[in-house]
Amino acid sequence: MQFSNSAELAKAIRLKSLEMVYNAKASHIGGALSMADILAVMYFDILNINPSDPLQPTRDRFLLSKGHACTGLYAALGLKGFFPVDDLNTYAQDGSIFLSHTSHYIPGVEISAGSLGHALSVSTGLALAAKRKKKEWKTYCLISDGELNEGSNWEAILFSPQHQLDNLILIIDYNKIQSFGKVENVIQLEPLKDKLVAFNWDVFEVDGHSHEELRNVFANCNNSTIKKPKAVIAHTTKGKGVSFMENKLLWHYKSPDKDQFEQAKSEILSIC
Ligand SMILES: Cc1ncc(C[n+]2csc(CCOP(=O)(O)OP(=O)(O)O)c2C)c(N)n1
Ligand SMILES: [Mg+2]
Repeated sequence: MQFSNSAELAKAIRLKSLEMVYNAKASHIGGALSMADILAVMYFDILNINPSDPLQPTRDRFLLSKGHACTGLYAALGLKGFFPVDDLNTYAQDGSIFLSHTSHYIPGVEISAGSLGHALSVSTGLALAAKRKKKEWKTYCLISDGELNEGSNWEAILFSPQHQLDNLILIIDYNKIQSFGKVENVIQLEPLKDKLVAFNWDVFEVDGHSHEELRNVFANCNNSTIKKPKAVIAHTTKGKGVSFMENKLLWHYKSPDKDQFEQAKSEILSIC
């Protein structure tokens, strides 16, 4: 499918994710909507990838760690042409490869995820391998904020500057809600930027729904000559784009009923 800009792709990702969750009576639409703009900018503007050759050795690696929000990634990949977009109609059905947490059997998916806290460690290994082999490709890892409760992330955050992994870009979907409630009430992350800076990362903060800011920050990461791993703290809204889902813990779990589906669809369609 052809899109003329990342905003069109973001809208299509939101719609497809919503359809998948509704048809399968599945969960996690809130976290798919919060990262839709990040995915759209990555897949429209940033990643060096080839949908007809998903395993091309020179490709950039994009690892989604918050595998529960897989509908967003599946939608982005289908809409970019990694597989027929109609395949997504089998999402979460018996026998489908489109499992309800990301599966690497799907073309374009670098890592199976769902057990939180793993993809950043794998990303550090990929980035280190690229450095040792003198390869130009970058490794991008998108994690959630609640996921930062997992200690394995902090091991990777310690490890990366030690090895000067300036080819690693960590993106944090900072939507301020995790599965038990507000991040600040469960395990506080603040001052998040100061913590990452103290761990010797090059840290950027953006509005994770502004495509312009996202494009600029990834350009800055790629042009930077600072020999440090990069972290992009993307401030987002869980459920972004559907008024009654925004900032509501309920939509981490709930699947929309028919009326909610129709309303959500019309709201997404009306996004400029
Ligand atoms: C290791 C592990 N523990 C617990 C869970 C259950 N779980 C699923 S999603 C989630 C947290 C969701 O919040 P967040 O990580 O902030 O994701 P987002 O808000 O982006 O949806 C948890 C704890 C899991 N998937 N993996
Ligand atoms: Mg969250």
